[in-house]
Amino acid sequence: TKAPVTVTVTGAAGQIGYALLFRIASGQLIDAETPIKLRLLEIPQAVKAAEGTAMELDDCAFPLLESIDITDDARTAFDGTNVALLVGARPRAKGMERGDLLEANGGIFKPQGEAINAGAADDVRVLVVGNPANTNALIAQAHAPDVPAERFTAMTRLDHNRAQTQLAQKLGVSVTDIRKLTIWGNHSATQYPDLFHAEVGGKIAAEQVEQSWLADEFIPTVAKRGAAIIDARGASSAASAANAAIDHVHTWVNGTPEGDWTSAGVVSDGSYGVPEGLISSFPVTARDGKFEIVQGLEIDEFSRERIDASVAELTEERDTVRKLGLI
Ligand code: NAX
Repeated sequence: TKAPVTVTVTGAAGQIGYALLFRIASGQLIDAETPIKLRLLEIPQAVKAAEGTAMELDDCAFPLLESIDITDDARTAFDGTNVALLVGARPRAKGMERGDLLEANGGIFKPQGEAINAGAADDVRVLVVGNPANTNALIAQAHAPDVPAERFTAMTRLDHNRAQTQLAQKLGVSVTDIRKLTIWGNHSATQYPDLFHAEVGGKIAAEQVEQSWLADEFIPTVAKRGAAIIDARGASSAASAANAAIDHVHTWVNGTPEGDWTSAGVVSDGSYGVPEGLISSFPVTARDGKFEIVQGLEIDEFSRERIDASVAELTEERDTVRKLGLI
């Protein structure tokens, strides 16, 4: 058998945590041979609920699950961790301005970045799910100077998966027929799902749909899917978000298939005019355990405008957290 991997999940008692932990423990995060040591981080009021989830994990008798530790202390939670899934965040309360939201989350992601810096394993990989995910990831990364910046990522895989199914349903094909889809920018309503590089049956997807569908239905449906789920379920996406987190880490560790890529929020190296250092979603391949931004794509005017708009929002968020002294 392989060496165990320590996985820390924050917000473990929340709804995404509940959908995520069982899949990690059953061997879907890395592979079906790697034993898992779980660390659950919660706020003190939610530790008891996390203990309840841990009881259920015990009751599954998962062969790969070696241990479960529950704590409300970030240093303990991230000590020696290999994979950190930062799910717990401060939700936007009624009437809260964006600055207030960023500030409240800074209070969570700054100490978590510091704790990762202090104690995580050398190979630590961090995925931020908690919103605003890109900027929360930026805050954590800024406080972990000893960890390579590329190890901090933000989740746009749910948006990617949503786009995949919308396109597959439109064209009456299987999701497995779709390649090279990209979500650009921020995990927010400004995100840009790009069909101009996506391929279906080896041909460009944008050429197989009406321009009006692409601009007026596809893009807003993908970008506003989170709100549509809340409207229908009375609660935000949970199992699909957990599924995307599993996909993100599984791809990061195991790689993308030849001739395809995925989407992830990664630290910009300046590619495609995205300011260096921002954590923005790009088309990425994964090889040898590393994400790499796909280079050399031609960006037409339609795409340029939309990428720029989403990146402008990310720049604003960064400027706000800078002013607040959070990075
Ligand atoms: P819940 O409110 O059900 O759970 C959040 C949990 O985090 C709670 O149990 C809370 O006690 C805990 N928590 C709060 N502060 C903490 C801290 N400092 N340390 C540890 N735990 C802490 O939310 P849930 O539905 O699970 O969503 C979690 C986050 O994911 C939210 O920020 C949500 O906006 C975000 N999402 C991100 C998505 C993405 O694609 N990137 C999609 C789904 C989801 O909306």
